[in-house]
Amino acid sequence: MKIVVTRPVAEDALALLRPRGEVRVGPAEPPIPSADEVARMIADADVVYTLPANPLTGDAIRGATKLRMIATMGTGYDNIDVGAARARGIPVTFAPGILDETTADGAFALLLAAARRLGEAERFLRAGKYRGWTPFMFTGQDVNHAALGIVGMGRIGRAVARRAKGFAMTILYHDARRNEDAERELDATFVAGLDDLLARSDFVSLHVPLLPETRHLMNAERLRKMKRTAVLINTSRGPVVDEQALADALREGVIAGAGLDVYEREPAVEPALLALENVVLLPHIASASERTRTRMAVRAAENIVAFLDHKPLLDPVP
Ligand code: 8YV
Repeated sequence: MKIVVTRPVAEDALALLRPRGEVRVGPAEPPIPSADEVARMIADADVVYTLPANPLTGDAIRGATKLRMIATMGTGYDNIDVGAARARGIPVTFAPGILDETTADGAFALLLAAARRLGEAERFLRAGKYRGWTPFMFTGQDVNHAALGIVGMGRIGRAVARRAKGFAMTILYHDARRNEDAERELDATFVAGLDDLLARSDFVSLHVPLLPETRHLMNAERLRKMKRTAVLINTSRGPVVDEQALADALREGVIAGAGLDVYEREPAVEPALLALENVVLLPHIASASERTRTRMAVRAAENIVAFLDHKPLLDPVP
């Protein structure tokens, strides 16, 4: 039994797998293995344990002739060609639910940082430029009592809304489906049209999965629907935002700011964004707490153990 883990993960997870076969762990250091490298790594695998950063293409899946199961430690599984796996009857599991609260903490931290220009202010101080207090130094947007527009009221969107409530924010949301339970809990208002939500929100936070219909959901036209004072936060998936259009919007003052944790061509970041001060840029760390990353890693391993024991999978991809 060959279990290929594409990158080193928490030791607690590897400890569950080691008694079950030969566990081969991919390289620790960046750069992240390319799609072709992953394909070579998994060519003789029975089970693949992967992460959102590692693309598992249809070719890689078809090329791994012995492959029987795929587990990812992500809640997003857009890196896996699930159709290609299904075509071969290979089950795929993911790790939903575990990161919701931690990711919401990360999203809210990003929102606060972008609203209050924390990255910019810290760079200023570290550069030795703080020579005295002035009344309008780094004044930003108020988060308290502002309107938050949540795009995607799933588990993470809802956890972000809970935090927003503590800041006395007005909570608006847009989703393909109404979430009446969340409306009751959070006094959240469903806004049927995305453009309408964008026009009414001071902050827009994206919590949708990457699907053909969400790719470039925030394009130039949609960015223009936002308020000029508004801030866009993305902790979902990079391609949900047209990065070039966002850079243009930030540079031209179409919107006031942004906070990004994810990128269209991760780990590459649109150079035009790097040149701007009014965007906070993080390296995909919204879910990065020790506890959450360990629990996600263990959950993926538990899915593999369930598969090997012929038990029902804990988290099959729907
Ligand atoms: C992490 C994520 O960045 O779960 C996801 O889909 O994007 C994040 O939680 C990490 O890749 C966890 O494996």
